[in-house]
Amino acid sequence: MQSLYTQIISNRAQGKKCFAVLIDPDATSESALFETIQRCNEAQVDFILVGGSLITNGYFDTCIETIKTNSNIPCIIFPGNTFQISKKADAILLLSLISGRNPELLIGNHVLAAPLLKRSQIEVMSTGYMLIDGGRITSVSYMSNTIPIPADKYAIAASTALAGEMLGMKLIYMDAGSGALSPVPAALIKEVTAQITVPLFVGGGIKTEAQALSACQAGADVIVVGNAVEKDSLLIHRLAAAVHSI
Ligand code: 1GP
Repeated sequence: MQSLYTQIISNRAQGKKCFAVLIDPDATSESALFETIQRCNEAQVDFILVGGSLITNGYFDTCIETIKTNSNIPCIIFPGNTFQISKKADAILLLSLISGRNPELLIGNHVLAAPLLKRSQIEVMSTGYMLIDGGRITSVSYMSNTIPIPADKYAIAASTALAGEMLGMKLIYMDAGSGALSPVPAALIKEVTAQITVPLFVGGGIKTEAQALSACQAGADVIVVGNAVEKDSLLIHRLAAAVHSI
């Protein structure tokens, strides 16, 4: 079977944009989870991401199991910390927080997680994870104890992404943080895309079809939305249709 990374690369080569729904196990009830999965299936969402900055309900593994039982959409862990590992998922974004200078999130946690990941046999996609200022302090900037890159500092963002790719990271993920007031600006996405050849995930604060389209047109390959679809699961259809229209 083709790896998910190969699929992402081949989508990128064909100019096909992907839409991913982020499920935070802490922010969903069992009934809401079923509804979200159903909407994702109907809308032919490309990936379901699972993770959160802090999970207090011990529901992580069950949440992934429920997704896998009720959907064929690939389920990718977007880990907020080393506790968020499950062999039930299809893959994990092994995030190195390259926009920050917190050694634990650049390499420390990865050392702890590596043997577990090897045993789990899930696909590991090394990801240069970059926080971009989205107008407010988000859980991820607080929990990671790092300062996001200012949204108008294009050269810093582009050089950071380029360094990530040169270090061998297979993906870049630019995140304004969950619930950001403003998503990553299209102009910044353009500058970053001009520098890198690896696929680009963009998320944080995307609430409308226009915002998703503008991020895709600027060069994002995968659009990730969490908060907005938690509030209105019907938005999944509209966002998926917008992203897939390109
Ligand atoms: C956050 O990129 C994700 O890490 C999604 O953000 O919840 O604001 O959509 P939202």
